[in-house]
Amino acid sequence: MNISSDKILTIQDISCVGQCSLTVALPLISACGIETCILPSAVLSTHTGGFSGYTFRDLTDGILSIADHWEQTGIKFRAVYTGYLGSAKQIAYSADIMDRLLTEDGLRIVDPAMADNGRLYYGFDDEFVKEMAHFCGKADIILPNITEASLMVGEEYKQAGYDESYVLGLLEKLGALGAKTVILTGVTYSDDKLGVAVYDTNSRKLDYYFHDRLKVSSHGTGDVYASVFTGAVMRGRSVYDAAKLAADFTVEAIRQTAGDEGHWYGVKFEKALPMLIKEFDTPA
Ligand code: PXL
Repeated sequence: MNISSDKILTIQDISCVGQCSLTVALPLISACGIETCILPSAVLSTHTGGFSGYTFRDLTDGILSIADHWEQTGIKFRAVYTGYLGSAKQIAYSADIMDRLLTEDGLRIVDPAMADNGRLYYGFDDEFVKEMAHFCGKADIILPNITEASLMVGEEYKQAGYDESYVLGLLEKLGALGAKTVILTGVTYSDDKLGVAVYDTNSRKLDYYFHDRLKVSSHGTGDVYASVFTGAVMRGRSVYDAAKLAADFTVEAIRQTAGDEGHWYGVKFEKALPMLIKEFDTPA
């Protein structure tokens, strides 16, 4: 049976309520016109950022048998994109899946979703950071925020007030891990602008895209960003154009959410979806 490999796989948890991880990745990458297969690493009642008493059903034990079935069936993916992973074992399994199930020129996209605002998410420790740094070293494209980058390379976390030498230091050390392209999010050199650094570790070419800084901090925006970026790259956009579109989309989703105090747990990406439909309205 011949099965098209014109599809991608994303591995991350399902947080049933909370607008992050798979409940964000699946609709956003699909809206870019890309067939999106999923491998849920865990099921949580909500995400861990601000809720208490959430349930957590670990699905690690099922991961390799799912991969075995896909391999036996001849299923391959043009990209594997990982987000929140719950343990070092899940990182190892994701690396194995990339080795076994990617097409020859398939892309390894890793969002080391484990920290923000200077702190690790609940449940992670230094050992996990080390494993994630090693995993990022094998990736084609990584999308850390400043917190994740500083943790992975052992640099001090700086929220603001730094200059380009701090950012360059992070980028070069991330490159030394082995990653080919780094999209560093949450970069700021002024009070009113926030943006991303796009760094090619081979050529050492560094570009930025800045947008207006919004005065709200929102949950799940890293997942929104990485998902739109992945969809856009898979639709043939350059890394820079994908990074820019993902930033514009994320800003729009935050704008659509601002002012709704009951919606602190995520962003209303649904309201920004027309942007993607318009951008990718021709079939893949
Ligand atoms: O948005 C990242 C994320 C994904 N999944 C879970 C999380 C978080 C962040 O807190 O808790 C379960």
